[in-house]
Amino acid sequence: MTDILKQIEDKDPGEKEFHQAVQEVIETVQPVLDRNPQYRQDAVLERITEPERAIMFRVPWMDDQGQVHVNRGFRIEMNSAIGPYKGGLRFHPSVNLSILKFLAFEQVFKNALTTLAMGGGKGGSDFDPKGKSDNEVMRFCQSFMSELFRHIGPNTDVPAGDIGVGAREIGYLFGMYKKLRNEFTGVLTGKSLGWGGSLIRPEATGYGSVYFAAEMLATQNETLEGKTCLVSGSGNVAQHTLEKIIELGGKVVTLSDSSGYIYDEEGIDTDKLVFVKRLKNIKRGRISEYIDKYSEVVYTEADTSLAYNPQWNHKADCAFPSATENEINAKNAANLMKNGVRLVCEGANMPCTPEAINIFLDKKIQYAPGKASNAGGVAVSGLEMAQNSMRLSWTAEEVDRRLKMIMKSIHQTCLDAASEYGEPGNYMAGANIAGFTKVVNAMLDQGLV
Ligand code: NDP
Ligand code: 2IT
Repeated sequence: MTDILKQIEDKDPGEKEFHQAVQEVIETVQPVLDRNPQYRQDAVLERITEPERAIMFRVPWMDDQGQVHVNRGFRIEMNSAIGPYKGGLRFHPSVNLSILKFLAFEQVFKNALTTLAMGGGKGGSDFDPKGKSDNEVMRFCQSFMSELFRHIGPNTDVPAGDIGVGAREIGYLFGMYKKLRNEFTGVLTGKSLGWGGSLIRPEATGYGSVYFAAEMLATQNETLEGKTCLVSGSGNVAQHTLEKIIELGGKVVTLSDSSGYIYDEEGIDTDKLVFVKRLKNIKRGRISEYIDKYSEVVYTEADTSLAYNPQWNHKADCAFPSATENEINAKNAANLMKNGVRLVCEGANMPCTPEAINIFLDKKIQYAPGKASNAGGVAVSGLEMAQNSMRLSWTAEEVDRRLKMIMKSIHQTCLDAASEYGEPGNYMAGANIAGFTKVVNAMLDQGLV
């Protein structure tokens, strides 16, 4: 283990997800440090792994019965070397400092890869929106923003959505920010279309992930046409990944949520996707309800006592993990290999464990790390900021064209950096090296701040 990683682990021993994300980057950027000896003198690793600011606050709110609850709110402002802090808010009971520091750390490199001027941040709360009424969610968002507003701003820190934070939550958060500041600005992205949102922002992460996969396949003269794909999750990223795969002629046979997964051997087509969108986004139901309509489909309940997740044990060509961190462990990775999967494209952040990634790299299959392949979401957030600044909006075709161009550029940047450092085809090494180099050089240009 490198000294710096040991120092980080000793300083905050409980933060295992953060350590996992840091370890991957530190290991892959060693050749960059060897080539640039002043980086060590300037302690760039020590600086880049320490948040510029970490804010933690109490969020009291009242449920519909008059009972008061208290949740914890966070915003990690990780790095502002290349632009205002930018990154989503996650509302999920698992949220803690470690998870948000890992997400903020990943976001710094991801945002650097997009070619847009955005630093990295992440925030959220251990609040669980599941089962809450709209009014309860609104009261929570208002309380959360009544503290967060003093730390953010369109040129300072621009939050967006992530797990558990979609258009509804962004609306309530924006309303409260506007009231407290008495100004209408692009302080959040993922806004609704009628009041400053960008076309294609809801679709961007999933579409971008599939564009990235298509670029990877193109290096082998292949396409998604006729490929069978496993997709996990059934939220924002999963739905739009599925939508784009269908459009490009692929077949998706799985979707999941935290309760279980469906296996639809025939493929989830456009009509079924409409059903899933209604089920998840309007009814806020469970993926198990898919079989109430499509009875020939197999639903398997999640079983955490198993060493592997059967969702990853089906014949397929490609896998798009799009739910949450560490959903593919070594056993799942081995099952993917056994079932013929030759491309893994991360829609979620850090969905594959280090052991799983090692299996992909050893077997030389195509593996895209989330900080490259899921960057389409934040990239279109950057385009939303640009449109807000200009006070005009681009057409869907225009935003989609730019998204495609950005994903193509990220893909090429990863390949170029990987080749330059003797790791041809290693997208993980390429993404880390390219993102790291850009951010570190900006930090050094700006002196010791
Ligand atoms: P949503 O809240 O829309 O959907 C999340 C999906 O993942 C749901 O199906 C949810 O199931 C499932 N899920 C969440 N947590 C767990 C868990 N602990 N175990 C099993 N399943 C879980 O979120 P998004 O689709 O926006 O986010 C999915 C992933 O993509 C996350 O890793 C996020 O960080 C990443 N991402 C999102 C971007 C965006 O623009 N939204 C951009 C880049 C990355 P359930 O309903 O049961 O909780
Ligand atoms: O992980 C991510 O990149 C996001 N949740 C999107 C962040 C954003 O600012 O759009």
